[in-house]
This record gives sequence, C-alpha cells and structure tokens, in this order.
Amino acid sequence: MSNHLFDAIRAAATPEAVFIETGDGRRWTYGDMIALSGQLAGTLAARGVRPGDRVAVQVEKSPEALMLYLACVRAGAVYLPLNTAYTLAELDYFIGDAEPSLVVISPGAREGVSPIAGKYGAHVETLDEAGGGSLLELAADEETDFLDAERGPDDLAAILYTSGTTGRSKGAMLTHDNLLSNALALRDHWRFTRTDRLIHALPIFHTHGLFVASNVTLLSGSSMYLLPKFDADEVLRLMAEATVMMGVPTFYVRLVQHPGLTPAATAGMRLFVSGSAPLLAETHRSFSEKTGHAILERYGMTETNMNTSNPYDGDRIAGTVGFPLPGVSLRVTEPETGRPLPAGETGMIEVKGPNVFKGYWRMPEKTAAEFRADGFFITGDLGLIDARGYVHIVGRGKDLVISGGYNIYPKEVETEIDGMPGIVESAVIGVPHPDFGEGVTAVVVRQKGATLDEAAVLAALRDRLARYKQPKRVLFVEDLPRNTMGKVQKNVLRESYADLYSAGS
Ligand code: MCA
Ligand code: AMP
Repeated sequence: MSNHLFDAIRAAATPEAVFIETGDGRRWTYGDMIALSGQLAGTLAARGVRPGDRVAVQVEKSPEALMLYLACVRAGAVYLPLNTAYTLAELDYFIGDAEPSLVVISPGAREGVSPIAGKYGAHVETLDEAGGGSLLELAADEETDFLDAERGPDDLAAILYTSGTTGRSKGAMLTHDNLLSNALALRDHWRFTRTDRLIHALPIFHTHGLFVASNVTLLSGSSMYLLPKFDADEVLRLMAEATVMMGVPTFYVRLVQHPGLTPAATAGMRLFVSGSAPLLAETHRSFSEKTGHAILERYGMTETNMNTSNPYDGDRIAGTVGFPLPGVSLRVTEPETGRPLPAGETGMIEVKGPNVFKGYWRMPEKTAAEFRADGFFITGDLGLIDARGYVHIVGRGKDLVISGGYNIYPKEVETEIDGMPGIVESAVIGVPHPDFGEGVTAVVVRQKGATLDEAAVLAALRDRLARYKQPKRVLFVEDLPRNTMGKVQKNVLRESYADLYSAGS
C-alpha cells in the first residue's frame, strides 16, 4: 500500500544512520525510527484509531513524541499537536472541536485531562519526556512491522490550530502532500544532505519545529540533536558538532548577547535559518559581525508551510524574506479587491501552491473567506516585492502579536479581561520587547470606583490562558483612543507605549 509522506521518508532512510541524538548522548538510528514508529502505529490501530481519526497530543518534547507523529502518519491518523502551555480551559475547546479518538498527554496531566477527553468520547494514553507512560508500555507488545495505511497526497496528515482573529481558534488541515512538497523544496533549497546535523531546539507542536525541522531532516536522511528547549550555552556547545540551526529571532537575539558566539564557535556550521517572526536587521548584522555567517531568513505560516526563503547562494538581505520557493506563487494585491500591485507597492501577500492547506477544520465559510476565486490564499500579511524580486513583510493586516515566535490574538486576551468584574474594556497590543520581539501588553479601562490592579488582572488570567499569551504588563487608562468610526486606535497605543520594555524604562 502506498502512504504518500511516509513512503518518501522511508526511501530516504538508511537503517544504520543516526536520526536523533539527545544532548545527554542517547541515539536513535533510522532503523530505530522505523521500528518504534511501527510499534506505535500498531498501538494506535489496536486502540481503535482508524485512518482519518484525529490523535491529539500534548506532551513534552522527546524523540518518542516525534515517533508518535510518524506513527500517526503511518496509521493514516491526523496528528493534532498542542502547545504544552495550553491550560485545561484551552484544551477543552481543542478536544471538543477536533473530536479526536485518542488524546496523548503527559502522565501528570492525566487527572485533569481525562474528564475532558471522556466528555468528548476520546481515550487517553500518556507519554513522558523520558520514554515512560502508558503508550510506550502498550507499544512494547506490538510488532515493529506495520503495514502503513493507504494515504494519498490529498489525505490529511495533521491539523494545527491557529488562533482566530475574531474568536475561535481554527484548525488548519494539512495534507500529506502539503508537508512532503514543502519539505522537499526546503531540503533542496537549503542543500540538506546526509552529512548534515541540525540543532533542534524548537518546540515540536508547531510547523517550524515539527515540519520544517523534522521533515527536512527525515527527507535528507540527515541527523539532529534534539534538545528539550533553547538554551544558549547548550546550543553553542553543540555547534562544534553540528552543521545547521533553525530558530526564531529570539534564539539569535540571545546568541548575539552571549560571549561564546565567535567565529571559532560557529566555524563548522554551514547554515543558520530564522523564521516565524521578523528578524531585526540589527540582529542579522550583529550575528554576521560576530560569526561571519549571514542568517538566512524565510517566511511561512501554519496554513501555508514555508512560502519564501532568502537564497542559499547570493545575497541574504536583512529585513527581507527572499524569493518564493520553487512551486510557490506569491503576489501582492490591493487588499479590498485582490487586484495585483506592481513591484514596490505595499499590499496583501497572497500565495498559491502545493504547500497551501486544504482549509479550516469544519469551517467552510471561514475557509472560503480567506481564498480568492483563483485559488490564492490571503495571508493577512502586508508586504511588497522589490525591484530585485525580494519579498519584504512590512506589517500585518491581521490583529496579531508575535512573541518569541508564538502567535497571540489580542481578541482572545481582551475577551478574558473584558469578562472580569470591574472592567469596562481593554485593548491588547504588541510593543517592542528586547527578548521576545513583541511583548503582549494590555491597556485597560476600569469601572468608576473599581480597585482591580495589575496583579489581580494577571492572577485572574493565570488558569485561563497559556503563559505566553498573558500580558507582560497591564496598564490602566481613563479611555481608549478611538477614531471617528469609534474603532480603538491600536496604532496610537502602540506609539504611546513603544518604549515600555526598552532597557532602562
Ligand atoms: C516563554 N515565555 C514566553 C515565551 N516563551 N513569553 C512570551 N512569549 C514567549 N514566546 C514565558 C515563560 O513562560 C516564562 O514566564 C518567561 O516567559 C521567561 O521564560 P524563558 O525561560 O525566558 O523562555 P524560554 O523557555 O527560553 O522560551 C523562549 C523561547 C520559546 C525560546 C523564545 O518561546 C520558543 O522556543 N519559541 C519558539 C516558538 C516557535 O517555535 N514558533 C514557531 C511557530 P514565567 O517565568 O513568568 O513563568 S510556527 C510559525 O510561526 C510559522 C509556521 C513559521 O513561519 O515558522
Ligand atoms: P503562524 O500563524 O504561527 O503560522 O504564524 C505565521 C505568521 O508569522 C505569518 O503570517 C507572519 O505574520 C509571521 N512570520 C513568519 N515568518 C516571518 C518572517 N520571517 N518575518 C516576518 N513575519 C513572519
């Protein structure tokens, strides 16, 4: 039987070659990967997971967690990774919306998550970062040979939730070919070969760490150092052994501040990739001064995988995201009409290609609203194409804050704050933050006589929102600035608080 994505992964695998090493010296070969993902796929099937069923996973990063993703691909299931920072209130929504047949969580979360899973008819199994938990206990009894489920290019491989601008999070449906075509394009564009060793310090519940980093490694038969999280000391230590790193701008901001970042420390590295949020030209310059390496910036989205990349050979220009990847069409249009704009003019970035998702899970109207009649997806990012063909992202048409590479939709935070007693209204904005790029900031109007303070607002949000969505500061004002139409002028607020997180303020 053919399984579009896993057949390609299997074809690139040399059984004795190393696939994963952990910082503490444990290793998994490609042969181990095929055996363990086969056992896990067998476990899924034995637990009643059928092709097309969703498997929701909220676990700490580990090699076994990556094997579980591959097991889902092989079993024909739809992998649904969830940020480990999500609270039970947030999980309730995702599980209710996606209706998975199985939920895999950390052992310590079983008590909290089981009633939620039970409410929606899902089984629960556990997996911890050290290779323990009920899922692997069951897998130990399974054969390593697994007959992969028949899956074509257009079948779903994963659903990744992206927060909605106007309310509910939307599940982006990604097909086998969305993932495979993009990983092959990146592998070739970034010249990945079997001899590469990637430093993998990203989380594996988002496109960047899960698909870009892992699928490119798998499809080139190369290896990776899988680290639990970003740690500048550990990353610098591993650079002596590695060849490539992929990171969000915060990684590079922290590295340039580290005294260990020198030409010698990075001499064996051939490529540093940045994405998920804008990399400041200043960070690009300073990294290049300290190491001689020009960071390669690329641009993507959960819905589209990667769209553009700076060139491997040729100028990697700071402040641009390079050219459309082979197979990807990109245009800049007048937002209201979709009329294509000439080079140099700023408008809406739209993309089309095998990388673009199939639609939002059970939201046909929302899906239709974000595509043009000719199939181009409206990204919500504002940009331009310069005379040399480089794409520049100059802003966002969507009300979105990106903090350390994580997206936060202000509406979600505002709804929580507005629901608190004593609050009239709030506006949540992103303002420059030296470490996270943007810092989530709440500007709040209290009712007359209300005594609620910053600490009380933050305390009330603690169990409601993932930590990274919680405002770094809550500021109180008499009124929010509005335009003549009555719309809150967030640009005015962003200007007023532009220096809130600058050094010394
Ligand atoms: C942690 N905290 C954060 C963030 N991360 N707050 C805001 N934004 C964040 N991103 C909180 C912690 O809970 C903690 O709170 C405090 O900030 C300091 O934690 P720290 O130890 O400094 O953080 P960290 O553990 O070092 O994490 C920072 C990080 C991490 C390394 C930047 O957030 C990260 O790995 N981000 C990568 C995200 C990513 O992979 N994005 C790709 C999405 P307290 O101490 O108060 O409890 S995919 C995507 O966007 C598209 C497709 C694309 O193009 O790639
Ligand atoms: P997500 O919804 O997590 O997939 O985030 C996708 C968004 O991140 C895009 O729509 C952009 O706004 C932003 N993004 C990703 N890469 C870059 C980049 N290199 N420069 C600027 N913004 C980026």
